[in-house]
Amino acid sequence: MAERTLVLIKPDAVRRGLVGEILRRFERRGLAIDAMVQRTMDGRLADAHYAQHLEKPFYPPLKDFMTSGPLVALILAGDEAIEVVRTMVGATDARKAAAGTVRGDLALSNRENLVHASDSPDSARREIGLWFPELA
Ligand code: FUP
Repeated sequence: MAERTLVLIKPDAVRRGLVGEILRRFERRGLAIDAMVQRTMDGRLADAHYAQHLEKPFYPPLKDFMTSGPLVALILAGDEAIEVVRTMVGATDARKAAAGTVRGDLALSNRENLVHASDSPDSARREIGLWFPELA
C-alpha cells in the first residue's frame, strides 16, 4: 500500500531555517520518512535530476540555485504519497500556489520554491535511483 516519493527540501529552505517546518507538515499528515540525507547537489546530479529541463531558458539559473548550498533529500512513504505530497507542496510558481500549501504559505518565487517532489510513479522511481541508489 505504501507508495514512495522523492522530496528535496531545497537550498532556500535550508538557508531560511524551514527544514523543520516543512518536515513537520509531512510527518503530521502521516507520511513516513524512509530515508533522509543532507547533501549539496553538484552539476552532474543537477543535470541528471532535471534532465527534462536541460534546454529550457530557466535551467541555468535553476542549476545555479539548486547547487548553491546544502539541501535535504528524503524518501517519503504512504498511501498515494506521490499525489498527496504534490498537493501539499502546491503550484510550481509560489506566487500562484494555494494558501495551505508549503509554497503558498512560505514562498513567493517561481524558482526559489522550497521543495521538489516527484510528479509520477516513473519520476519517483528514477529520482529515488539518482538520490538513493542503494534503496532503489
Ligand atoms: P515542479 O514539478 O513543481 O518542481 O516544477 P517543474 O518540474 O516544472 O520545474 C522544476 C523547477 O524549475 C521548479 F521547481 C522551479 C524551476 N522553474 C523556474 O525556475 N522557472 C520556470 O519558469 C519554471 C520552473
